[in-house]
Amino acid sequence: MTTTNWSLKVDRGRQTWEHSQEKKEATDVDIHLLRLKEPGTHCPEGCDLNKAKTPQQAIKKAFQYFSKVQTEDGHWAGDYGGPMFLLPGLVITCYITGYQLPEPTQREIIRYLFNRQNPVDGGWGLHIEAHSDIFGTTLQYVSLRLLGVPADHPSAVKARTFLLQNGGATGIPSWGKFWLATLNAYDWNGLNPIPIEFWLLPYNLPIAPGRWWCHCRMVYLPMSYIFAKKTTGPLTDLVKDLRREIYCQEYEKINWSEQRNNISKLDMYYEHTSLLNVINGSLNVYEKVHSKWLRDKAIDYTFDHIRYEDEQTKYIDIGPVNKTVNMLCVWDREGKSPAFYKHADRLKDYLWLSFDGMKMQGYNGSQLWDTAFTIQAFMESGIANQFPDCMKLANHYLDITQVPDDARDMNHYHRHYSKGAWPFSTVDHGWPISDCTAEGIKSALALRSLSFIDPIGLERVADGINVLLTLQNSDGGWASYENTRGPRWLEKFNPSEVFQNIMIDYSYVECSAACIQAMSSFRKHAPTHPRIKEINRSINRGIKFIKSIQREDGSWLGSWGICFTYGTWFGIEGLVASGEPLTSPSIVKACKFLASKQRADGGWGESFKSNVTKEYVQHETSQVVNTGWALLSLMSAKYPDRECIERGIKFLIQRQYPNGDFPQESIIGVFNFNCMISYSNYKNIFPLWALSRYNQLYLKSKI
Ligand code: LAN
Repeated sequence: MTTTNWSLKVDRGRQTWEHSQEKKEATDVDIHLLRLKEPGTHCPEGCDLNKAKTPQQAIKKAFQYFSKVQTEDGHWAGDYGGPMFLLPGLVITCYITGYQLPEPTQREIIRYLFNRQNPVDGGWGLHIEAHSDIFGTTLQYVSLRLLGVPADHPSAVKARTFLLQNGGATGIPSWGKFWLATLNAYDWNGLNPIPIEFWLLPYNLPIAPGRWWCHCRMVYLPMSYIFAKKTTGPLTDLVKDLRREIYCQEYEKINWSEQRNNISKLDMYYEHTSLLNVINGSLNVYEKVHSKWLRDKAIDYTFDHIRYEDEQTKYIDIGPVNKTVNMLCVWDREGKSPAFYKHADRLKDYLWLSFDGMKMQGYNGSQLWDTAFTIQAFMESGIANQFPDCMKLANHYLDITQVPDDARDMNHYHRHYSKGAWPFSTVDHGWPISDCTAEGIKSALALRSLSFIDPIGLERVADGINVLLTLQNSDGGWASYENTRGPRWLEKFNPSEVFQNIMIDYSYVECSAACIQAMSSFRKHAPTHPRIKEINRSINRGIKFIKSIQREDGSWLGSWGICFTYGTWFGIEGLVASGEPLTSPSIVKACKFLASKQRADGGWGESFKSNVTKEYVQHETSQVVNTGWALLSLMSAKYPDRECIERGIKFLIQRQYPNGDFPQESIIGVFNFNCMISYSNYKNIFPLWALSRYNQLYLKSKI
């Protein structure tokens, strides 16, 4: 019997890791997620440890294993960690507000930070596979110290040595300056202003916050509040020590205003434009002369928006950054009010325990997204009818996660329609996303072919289609959460230094192709629907857009997965779903591109450096997830070189563990080109999906 102190609790997608003093019997889900057994050796009921020899055996094993690690409420849970700049925000917020994390949680966080320390230089980077930098190293170092690790601990000494050898914490990027300033370990004069009065600009102006990408908007909203209030934690002895530990000069002697644009070379990814520097210069002058009346008005206005976001998302908030900054705002305004405790309770939704310790995830999970892909992979296997309970439960998760209504006062708070949309994680979170809605629709429609399913009604699916129609941009493509609302030149104001394309919501190949696929599937299921003409027109415009952004070499640049393999998978699937002839130059060129990247072992493997540099970079080794995407694309386009496909399939079978699971390889997701993020369920979804398609296409054999 395998036992554990930690167990995953789920409730309508909400995931919380709970600790008990005494060890209890571990569930299959716990064993799988915490790697309580050597990878590949755990054998849930119905599984066996005989390695698959044929594609059919591999499909059956993969399905059987993965169906056993479905959670009680019907979703698939996974590790959505990766970024390293999130957890420190939580630790610092708890420290400033005096909110104690439970002992076992603190212990697991410390274990995580040590586990993820770069063994070579003692630093940390932007994400778990990144090179060490000042942002990562300073913030993890500070977190460890706040959690009670002494300054003379060997790991702390090593980290500090790296930090001081590379110029110390003065050169930390702006979001790091922000966190240190709230902690009272960086002077507010060392930051460029985050002007709160921006929030009072009328929407008609192209630079109004309502037009920014929602993540940018929702992060700078509370940051501007904190900057205006200069909310700062107490100057404790520990903070005084930190002031001595992380800088190369004496704290009191640092010329803070010179640090505003001091960003370490290790960290710099997207430099400030000269336009932004000029604006920052003027804002510094404005800070000295601003009207108190206007500022107070702006503070009240932003707090109202912060409260709205908290309430709409049940205090989860759109993402891990505004989650903790909003919590700090609530504390600043109300102290330890009931709203503060609602916030604190939802910290758990972001804290994820894994084999390497406890981390803060990039979202409150990827529940809906992973479940929608799993459903589609399972449906293509042809054996979903052998797993009725699993499929019913997955359908249940889709059903309860569709967003029932639009947000209240949506225009005033800059929200898009959400009635009928699907979110990325849970219905409580509720922010609608174009491609999550699309994958929700695709999986809901796919499930209709199972006789034992009580499917989501077509009227409800049509509500989702309505959201997609409203989300199409004037360029014919789809962005992530909202339409593109602002001009491209807004990117010149991007102050983040470490992220690109954060200012507005751009049209993406992934989102566009997913929406096209969803609408193409809908018109097959509801050919006489009153909006069919509109849907056809929308698909055609979408296809034009997709073709317009295909690269010369036939590929598409992916923005949310690594990288060209991911983008090209969407590009091809979108074109094929719309009915584009398989001989179309776009499709032929795209297949040629993918085939040219196949490696000697039959697999595909792309490095995250592709996203960073926007040029294809081979990984050191082939990756099962990249291989799954490449094979799905080639088979969807009926690529004529069957041998190429067979070599890929053999690679997947050979990489499968005897229990049906697949190895966790390199990080596979990304955002804003520079920060990587884990999708631990992808290894189980995409190889199985590719094997299934292979069986349907060539073997057509019963499993
Ligand atoms: C996500 C997660 C899901 C992802 C997909 C649905 C996969 C994508 O196709 C569209 C974009 C979206 C919704 C997305 C956008 C950016 C997010 C929210 C994230 C990668 C998860 C974390 C990230 C967020 C911005 C992290 C916080 C960092 C900031 C720069 C604010």
